[in-house]
Amino acid sequence: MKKRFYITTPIYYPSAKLHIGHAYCTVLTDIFARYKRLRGFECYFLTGADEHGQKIEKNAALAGKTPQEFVDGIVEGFYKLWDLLKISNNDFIRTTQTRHTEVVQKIFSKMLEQGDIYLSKYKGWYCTPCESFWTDTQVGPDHICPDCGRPVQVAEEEAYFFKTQNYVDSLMKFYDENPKFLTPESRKNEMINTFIKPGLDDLCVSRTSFSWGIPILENPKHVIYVWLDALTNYITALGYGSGNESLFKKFWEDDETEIIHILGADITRFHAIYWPMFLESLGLRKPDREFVHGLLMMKDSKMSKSKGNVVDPFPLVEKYGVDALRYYLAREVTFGQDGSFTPELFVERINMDLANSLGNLLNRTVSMINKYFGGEIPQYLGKKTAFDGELESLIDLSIKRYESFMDDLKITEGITAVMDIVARANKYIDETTPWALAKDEDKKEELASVMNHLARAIFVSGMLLKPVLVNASDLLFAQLGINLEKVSYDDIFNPSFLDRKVVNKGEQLFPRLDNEVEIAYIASLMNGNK
Ligand code: ME8
Repeated sequence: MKKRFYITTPIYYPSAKLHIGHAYCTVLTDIFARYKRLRGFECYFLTGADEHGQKIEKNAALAGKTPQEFVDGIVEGFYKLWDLLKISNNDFIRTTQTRHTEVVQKIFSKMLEQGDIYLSKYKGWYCTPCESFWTDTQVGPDHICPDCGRPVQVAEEEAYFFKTQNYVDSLMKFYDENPKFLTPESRKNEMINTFIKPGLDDLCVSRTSFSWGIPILENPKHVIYVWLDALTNYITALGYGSGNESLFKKFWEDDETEIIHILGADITRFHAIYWPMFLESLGLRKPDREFVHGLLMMKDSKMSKSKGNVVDPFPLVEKYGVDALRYYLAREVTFGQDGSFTPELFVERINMDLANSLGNLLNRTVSMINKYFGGEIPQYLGKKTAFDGELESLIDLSIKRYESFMDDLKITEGITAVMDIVARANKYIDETTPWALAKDEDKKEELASVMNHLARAIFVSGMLLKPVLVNASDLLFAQLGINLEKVSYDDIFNPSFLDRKVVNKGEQLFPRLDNEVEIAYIASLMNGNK
């Protein structure tokens, strides 16, 4: 395994407010970054805003603002949302910053000089909301944008092009030699069969029909068209081409860094085909992994700003807390597959997993330790009841499964492995019947062992969920009498870690939600009534 990580989200368009789909991608990426740091690895986490393009220029005009004023306002909202969701990014890149624009101009000049970019005329099917040109095959007989389903228009203009043919063979070789580059695996086949095999067109990298973009120095009536501008954020943010390349050397060039891009299925083509080509043209290393997550649907259709059917994460977090939303997103929507957000699923998931399973386990355990042992967690005595061994093995196995899932970005599966511990511990209470043991003086040791095992199961679960439950894990530790400054990941392997700690019964971590009331409330948020 490599010794450090560079992980990125897409840089989102500040064409409108962010919705829960953007929160999904950023939260899941944050969980991975926090997980790696929890395990002691250095992890540099980048997110940002992709601020140029025709759509932003149009929306700014509609709002009566300059494009810069317009994006400044919206990006404020990005900062607030990431703050609210406790996103632990190390940097936030905006493509209007000079650290980016100046380097993109240099990148363009280099590619032009090398003959990878040439001037020509573009005629094609253009989807304005998606800012994408498409081929005849892609728009089909109905001339519909394959991404958003809206009609496309024929467009023609003078434009610069990136010569993809220079790099197709080496891209195919790169795919062959790096089977883990693109996951899920099905995405690679989609790239090859849908885009590469039918014959890849050269990529249009400049526009003259709008001006909100980075001007091309050699021909300033052109601005750099959005994907060459956008994708290069991943290296300009590290200082590539800026004169101060220390971060770039460490997190991109050094082989000991694993470079991971997280992105949604809607932008796979740009990341998996053109980005490796751009990097090769610049003589730079390619990322180790691109992980494509699925899209959240709203009822039956894809949620998107252009369709106006969005869920705003702010009121959800205000009402239910950051941990509830983070948990829902990571647990309910399998990372890598499509999923959905519905009020029913949200309330059910929080009640089932957080209130009933984890919250109840903690409450019952702390109450019993108070009642039977005056609040002190009994020492670890080895395996004293017929069920201790089984619980211990399940904990050990679940930790291993969790680590291997999380290392492989299978975040939902990682969380499920932790919830297996919680479920097993709840069952262990029913099996060992501590209330019966407490009635028998001869069973005092067994009762002590049960309390120790339960406390450990909760502690291990709290630690493994720490990347997800950024507040609740610490509250849970505090209830177990753990000093937050003196606890580390490796303590989960020490069965005696909790010996003699004094529990503190605190507030319920996750109060049970009233199904009817909360479902109606969330539905009203989604209908824009709140
Ligand atoms: O495409 N469900 O920006 P964007 C889950 N600027 N995730 C979703 C989602 C949904 N319904 N909708 C959006 C852009 N996302 C470019 C990216 S990167 C160099 C440039 C997430 O604001 C998902 O990660 O349209 C998707 O890929 C991304 O937001 C697109 O954000």
